[in-house]
Amino acid sequence: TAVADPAPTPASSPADSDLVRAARGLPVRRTPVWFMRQAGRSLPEYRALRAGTRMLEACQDPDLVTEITLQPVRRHGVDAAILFSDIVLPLVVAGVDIEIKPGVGPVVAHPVRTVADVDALPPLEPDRLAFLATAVRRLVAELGTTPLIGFAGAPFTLATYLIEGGPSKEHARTKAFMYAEPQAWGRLLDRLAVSAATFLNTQVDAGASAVQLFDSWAGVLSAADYAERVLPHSRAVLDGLGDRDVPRIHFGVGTGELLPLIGDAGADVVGVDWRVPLDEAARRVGPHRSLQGNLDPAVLLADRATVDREVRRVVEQGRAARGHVFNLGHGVLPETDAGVLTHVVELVHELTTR
Ligand code: 1CP
Repeated sequence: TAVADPAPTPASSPADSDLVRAARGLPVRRTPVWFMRQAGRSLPEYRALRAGTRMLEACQDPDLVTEITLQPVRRHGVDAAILFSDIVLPLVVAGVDIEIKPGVGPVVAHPVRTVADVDALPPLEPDRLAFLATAVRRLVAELGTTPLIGFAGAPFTLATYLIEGGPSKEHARTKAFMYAEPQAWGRLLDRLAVSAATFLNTQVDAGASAVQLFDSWAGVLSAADYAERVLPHSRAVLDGLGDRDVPRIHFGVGTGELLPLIGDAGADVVGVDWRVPLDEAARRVGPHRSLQGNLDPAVLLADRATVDREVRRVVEQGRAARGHVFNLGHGVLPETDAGVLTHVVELVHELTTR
């Protein structure tokens, strides 16, 4: 005789949340949703709170980090918080002279251009991350059953900022250094992997329920170069979590050709941008990993009918994956109307509630 499914019970803890369950490929109550860059300039309350405080100062102030991280959770009802911080923060805390310039991004005072520059990079002392542990503990206490995602920048993407000196498109200097100085390249990425692991482990030890490793710019590499010169270092970051039992999300932009390798680096969830539909991405990563993504952030600037159609398409294509965490294919664009983000959360929930 058929037995009716029991009505889903609410999550008892962040570890039992739909985000963590989808990441592990377990049944969910409904598809979890969060947005990369959900904190930040799309929110007037963020602009008000940040006024007069420099980005990298804000990231080291536990009161501001807590409040800014909670803002999008309160406003949109997303299924996860992501720590308000930045991928360059571990370098800044270690003593590297970096500034985040408004409208530009991270700018490095003395770019890494020689083997000696690599060897002169200061290590990250874990005890300088006390502010981070404080912020995470406070957040976890405030969030209840909503999971907090901790994150770090992957070695390759951090290397692009250090070598280029700031944001860049082609990352030509970075690749030139990778080809010309393979040993120094390996040492640089080793060091970046160690500090990224320290940064992640601090967050998990303070209570973060999942982690995301951002290798935003890895998509500029061929699969062969990625596999040989980058993947082992990203794997070192994720392996550095040891037996900390939290799902690992691994994301980059333009990584269609790299998706299986992004998974192989040690991900439970592969983040996908808008270029590859999720059903095709599911074929590429195989049956043992979940997917996160992949609505084009620009769609949120279109009319409501287009937004709804594209959200439905992503939800449908996401059904091909072992588990699906709904997200954008990259960060929220600053000009996005916050109300549209709230609507997307409601629509995904409505479409997927069992
Ligand atoms: O003045 C400001 O408001 C600064 C804008 C800003 C913000 C809000 C920057 C500068 N970083 C952040 C926060 C941030 N950065 C978060 C917060 C959590 C959330 O998602 O809500 C996260 C996860 C990041 C991570 C980050 N920083 C990445 C990886 C994610 C991605 O977008 O690919 C990267 C590449 C950075 C570097 C960076 N920091 C800031 C900017 C504008 C950039 C990108 C610059 C570039 O295009 O190269």
